[in-house]
Amino acid sequence: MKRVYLTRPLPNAVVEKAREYFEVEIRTETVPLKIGQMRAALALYDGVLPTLGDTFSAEVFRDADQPRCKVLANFGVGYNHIDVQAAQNAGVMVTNTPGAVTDATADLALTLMLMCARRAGEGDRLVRSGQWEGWNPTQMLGQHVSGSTVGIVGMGRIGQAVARRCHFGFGMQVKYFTRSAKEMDFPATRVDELTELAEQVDFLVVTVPAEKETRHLIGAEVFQAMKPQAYLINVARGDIVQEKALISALEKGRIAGAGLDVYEREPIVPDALKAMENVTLLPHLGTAALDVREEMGLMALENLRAALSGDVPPNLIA
Ligand code: 8YV
Repeated sequence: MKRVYLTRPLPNAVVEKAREYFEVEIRTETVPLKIGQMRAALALYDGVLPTLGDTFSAEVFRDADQPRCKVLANFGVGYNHIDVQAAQNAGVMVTNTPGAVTDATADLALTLMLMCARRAGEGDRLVRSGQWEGWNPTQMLGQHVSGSTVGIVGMGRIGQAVARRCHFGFGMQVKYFTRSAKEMDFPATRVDELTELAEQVDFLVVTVPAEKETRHLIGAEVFQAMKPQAYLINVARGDIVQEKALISALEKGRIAGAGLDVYEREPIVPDALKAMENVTLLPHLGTAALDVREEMGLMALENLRAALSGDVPPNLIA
């Protein structure tokens, strides 16, 4: 039996399935692996199931020529924590879990949009504080989401799922900025420039993958272009948004608010953001639902299984 290492505790259904296929070792800690642990994992196991925060950088693979480990089956769609080129050079395949995360992440984008525009976090805090004086017609007025305009940055699987929800669920106009043209079965307008998109929308929703090219894609220029009543929503990766520029835009009232599920240096969230009532902050909840995490885990196991039996894994990152 092949030996595999799960770098975090996973849902029972995933662990049970893993035990049917492999000799399994499960790490009990919930924090990212340290460099020595990653090197040891490459040497000791045939396959590893890593996740967000396990930074398999070129440094980790440096002296690992043809290690025992043949596959890193990432739990999650985003794999910016893994240097895929360095892994491949060392003879290690990398896979991810696209599809399994799409709807849950899109649902969370809508959660953030609604929470921001309808001031749900602030309202919840008001009720809990005991300071709520009762309803009145001008209390806590927010912005109407239905019929407004959304701008999607990156129209991949998650971007399209957000767009569908906005169009079919909320009668919103959909605009988007993306590298390659997309065919959609509902009205959506592609805009050529990111700043042009930023100028035209009430919600700018970030769904692009984290890559060198998308680092700090959303910075001062974009905030400058946005309408003062618009919100920035990020469900992708923290470093796509330049947090400093975001804080400055919020402090100056350049934009109405922000809804964030991801941060530049998770789990560190700048105090400036925590102090703002018009910012909704969630702890990377994108896919945090049991059945979604089960599906992600089972998908990662199928990738491990294929790779370790000599087949091409279904979600191989080429
Ligand atoms: C995951 C995510 O839950 O799939 C992703 O890339 O961002 C999340 O929804 C988490 O990051 C594990 O990878």
